[in-house]
Amino acid sequence: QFEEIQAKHATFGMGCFWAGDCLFGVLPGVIRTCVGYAGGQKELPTYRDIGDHTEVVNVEYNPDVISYAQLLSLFWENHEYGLTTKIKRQYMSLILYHDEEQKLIAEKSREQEQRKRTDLILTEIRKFEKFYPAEDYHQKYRLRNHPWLIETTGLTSDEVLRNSPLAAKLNGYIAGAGTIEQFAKELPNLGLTEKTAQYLQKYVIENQGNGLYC
Ligand code: MHO
Repeated sequence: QFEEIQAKHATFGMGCFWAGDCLFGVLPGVIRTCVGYAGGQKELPTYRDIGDHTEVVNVEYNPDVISYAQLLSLFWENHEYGLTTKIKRQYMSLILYHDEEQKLIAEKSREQEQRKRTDLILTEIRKFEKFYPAEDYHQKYRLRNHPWLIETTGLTSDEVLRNSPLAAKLNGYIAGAGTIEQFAKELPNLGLTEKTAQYLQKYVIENQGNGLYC
C-alpha cells in the first residue's frame, strides 16, 4: 500500500545558489529544491539587498533513498571553502542543520575534510532558523532558459517551478549536473514523451560534467 515518505530537509550554502539547485536537483532521493537566503539577521532579504545572509539551497529528501552524509559529499565536492580563497558572505560555505543528528554528522564530516588539507576550512555549521525563498526568477534558473521544455511538461507557473519534483530533475539535467548513465536510469520515472526525452538528452550529453551551473 501507499506509504507516506518521511521527507527531511537539508540546507547548504555553497556559492551561487543556481549551482546547488542543479547539483542537488538531479540526485536520486532528492524530492524538491528551493533556493533562498539564510544565515543572517536582516528581515526580508532580496537578491539586491541580501544584507548579512548567504545564498543557500534548501533540499527536501527521502532519507530511505539518500543519506545526509551522501548530501554532504556532494556539498564538499562542489564548492570552495578553504582559507586560501577569499569568499564573500553572500557565497560563504555554510551548513544549516535541521536537527541534532544532522549537526553531529556535519561536524564529523567537516573534521574529515579538514584532515585532507593543510589550509583551514572556513565552512560554518549553524542551526537552521529562518529561510527566505529567493525571487521566482532564481528558482530552477537553468530550466527557465527552456520555455519549450517548461511548456511541454506543464511546469507553467512560478509556483509549480518552485515545488515540482520534476522541475528539480529537469533543471539539473539540462545544466549537465547529472551523468548520462544516471539520466538513462532515471528516464523511465520522469514520465516524459519521446520528443521531450530527446530534447533533454541532448543537453545532458552536451553539458555533462562541464561544471557550469551558474
Ligand atoms: N554568476 C552570477 C551569480 C548569480 S548568483 C545567483 C552572476 O553573474 O551574477 O549569485
